[in-house]
Amino acid sequence: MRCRIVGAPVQDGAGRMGCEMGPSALRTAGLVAMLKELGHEVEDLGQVQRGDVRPLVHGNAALKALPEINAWTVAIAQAAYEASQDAMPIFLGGDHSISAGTLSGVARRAAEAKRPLFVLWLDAHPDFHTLETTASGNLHGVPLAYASGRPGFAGYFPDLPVAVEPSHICTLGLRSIDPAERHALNETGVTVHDMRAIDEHGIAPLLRAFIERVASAGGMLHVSLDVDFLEPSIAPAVGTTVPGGATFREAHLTMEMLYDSGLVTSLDLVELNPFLDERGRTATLMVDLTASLMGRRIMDRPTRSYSGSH
Ligand code: 4U7
Ligand code: MN
Ligand code: MN
Ligand code: MN
Repeated sequence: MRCRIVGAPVQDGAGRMGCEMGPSALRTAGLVAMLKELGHEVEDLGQVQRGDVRPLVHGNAALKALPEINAWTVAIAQAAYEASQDAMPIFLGGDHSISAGTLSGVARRAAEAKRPLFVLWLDAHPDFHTLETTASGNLHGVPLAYASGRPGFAGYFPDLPVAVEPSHICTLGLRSIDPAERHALNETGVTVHDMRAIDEHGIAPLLRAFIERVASAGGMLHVSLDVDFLEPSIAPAVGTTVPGGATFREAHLTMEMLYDSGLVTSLDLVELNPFLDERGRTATLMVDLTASLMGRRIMDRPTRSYSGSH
């Protein structure tokens, strides 16, 4: 597989500083060497440069850094579109606001390839606020709403070339959902597998059902991995910890099953705040999870065949 690494050092979307250092920490933890060891061809495109900031005023006075995130989204969407030509882009955040741009860019790429785009959102939060409903005003809480075409972004975020179909989105690991988000998730038909569902059923059957859907539709699959998907005791380097997250093995199993599916076409690694890390352990865990997604396995296994032809 040919991989393209794209750094997106954004921190203005999070409530505290530090995510700007995320791409450096992931590179320092050995991301590129790991991918090469697994036999992939790797091109590191360096860091996305933010474009010019223009003033933007919105009625929600809580919104933070709207002009900056708008400018980042323009630049990241273009970088994502370019990096996804004949390669698998791996986007290094940066806070989760980068996914407004990465999803916009890969959705445009999928539309050109005439293939449906599916999204697996691995997170404690759905990030499904509009600019009106966010109370914190932190724009890392809105990217999935923007990319799926929820209203209210026009004139404040760049026009979306193609929206992701809400029924093609599966969230996994949720355990902190604001009332406005819960309402919107129900209304739009996004699949929600919260931590309660994972406890009851186990992660494998939930994920397998989604993978089967992507396969039978001949879809492309974007995976967005927020550090806070993970249980905070194993992944402390994140500003928005919520107890009761995915365990070490649940997270690796998710990645291993995704590798076996052969369906993943792009990846976000987001919300790593190296300032909060303990001797690089969270950065290292994120790189190890990426290794499982890219083919590192405990024992050889026959590749599972899913119902689709892709
Ligand atoms: B992340 C929150 F209120 N919903 O809007 C908000 F709980 O990218 C959290 O998933 C957003 O880390 C978390 O601020 C964004 C809060
Ligand atoms: Mn998130
Ligand atoms: Mn989160
Ligand atoms: Mn977070």
